[in-house]
Amino acid sequence: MSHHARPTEAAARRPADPSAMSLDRRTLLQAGGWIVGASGLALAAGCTRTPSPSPTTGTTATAGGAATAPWAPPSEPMAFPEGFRWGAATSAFQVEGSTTADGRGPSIWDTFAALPGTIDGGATGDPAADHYRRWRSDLELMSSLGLGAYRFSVAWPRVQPTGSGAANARGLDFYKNLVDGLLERNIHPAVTLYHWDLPQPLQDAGGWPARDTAARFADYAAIVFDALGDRPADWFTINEPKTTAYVGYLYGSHAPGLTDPEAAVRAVHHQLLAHGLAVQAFRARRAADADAGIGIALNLQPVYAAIGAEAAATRADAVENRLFLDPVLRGEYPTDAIGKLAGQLRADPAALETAVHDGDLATIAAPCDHLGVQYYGVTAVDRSGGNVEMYPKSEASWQQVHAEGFYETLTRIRDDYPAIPLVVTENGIPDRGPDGTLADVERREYLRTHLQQAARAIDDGVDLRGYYAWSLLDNFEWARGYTQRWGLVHVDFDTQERIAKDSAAWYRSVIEANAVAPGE
Ligand code: IFM
Repeated sequence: MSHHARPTEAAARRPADPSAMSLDRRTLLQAGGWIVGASGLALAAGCTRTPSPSPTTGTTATAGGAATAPWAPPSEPMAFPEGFRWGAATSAFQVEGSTTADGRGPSIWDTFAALPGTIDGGATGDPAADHYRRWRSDLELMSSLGLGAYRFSVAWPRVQPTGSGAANARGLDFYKNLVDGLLERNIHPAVTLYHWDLPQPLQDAGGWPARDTAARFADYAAIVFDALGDRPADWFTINEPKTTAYVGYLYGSHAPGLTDPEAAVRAVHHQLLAHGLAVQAFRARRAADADAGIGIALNLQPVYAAIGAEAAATRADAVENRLFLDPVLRGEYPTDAIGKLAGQLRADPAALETAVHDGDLATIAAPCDHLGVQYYGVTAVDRSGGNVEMYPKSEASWQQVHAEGFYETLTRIRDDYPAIPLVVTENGIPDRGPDGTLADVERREYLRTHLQQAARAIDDGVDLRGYYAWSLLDNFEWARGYTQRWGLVHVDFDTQERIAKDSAAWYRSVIEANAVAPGE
């Protein structure tokens, strides 16, 4: 398909596509700067959100044409509310290793990684960070970092090795022990049910484009809810359904490696349906006042427009954000996400219309207790909907770093989807270079500037309850294998030695103070 159909962060996760249309910073400078597109819509509609400073001129232009001063952090530390949860996150396939231990079945990522050329360095999910065997010492590590919360995911193929049928007790025991170990150390568990490791037999039966996968997920979720009983925890159903649908089923650079636009659309709907069914299963088991809540974890970002690209940016915003937020929080799909126009997801809109059955949207919109927000950076598009680079990139080619975009994302949810408490379930940056560094000043600055924006958003009325840095450990970074290091803690993948990076000590001081101090 045309590169015009790939305006998104998800698209940017593809291997470099030399045909992709993009304007570099110089071109944009010559064009005279840019305007805030989709994230500025509320401004055009009269909302008072403060837009980001223009990266070229130091002034700000918005869709409404107004200019405001850039935001400067205060010179005093910015405090967080009492009881704010401070954590770090991982996911099962990225850290556990031991992919055949104790009856675990194969997942789509085992299959995909085994194919030649899919993963940098030919890496697989073994040994990852060997967390399946080292979980006890990793708990001690979390305590030593001062973490008050830990977000991890349950591997579906450990719990149901073929994706359906009886539970595998040994797999469940691992997570029961992990949760009990966290609670013993006063570390609050945040449990994600699905972080991309679909049991391979379910993919063989059609994967997420098949409706039955949602029903299988509900069965699996019920098994995990029953096994972990009434232990206090925050629950998240599906991690980044956007990445699975677009990168896994449309661009083919994640498992299962397909390039089928209509399959991607159906994968969106069936993951959201799976989320709603799991919420219903949760409600059927938990008293409303239990010390546990449930929601979904969505990766979101502002979409900025290059000159003249407002319409494309609005549609790209539907693809990136509203296609997920609207059904979950409003019970409706946006009408501008899918089609042939610039910025849209280039698929037949009928793929969604036929996938949605009566009652699905009510199920998807089952009331949640919180929304997980995963923020890494911003997206920007030109008139054709192609990606443009507006802000400096990290080592991850898809990540344009812009801390104010975090504030815009949080306050946009406050305005457009009120009344849902928020938890930042991922936020972070990789080290420079495949070997990484312990003196990770760049990560510390990224975290500091983003936490300042989080504190600013809270001051402006955003109901933000917690923050999880991505990631606790260096780990298996999907198609990048072990060449991209996202951890607060360095992992030597030969010896499995863990060494806290400088950012981990800094993060500990933030947690202790419950406040983020200004930079030096
Ligand atoms: O490592 C991933 C994670 O699994 C999902 N969110 C983005 C992270 C960095 O790419």
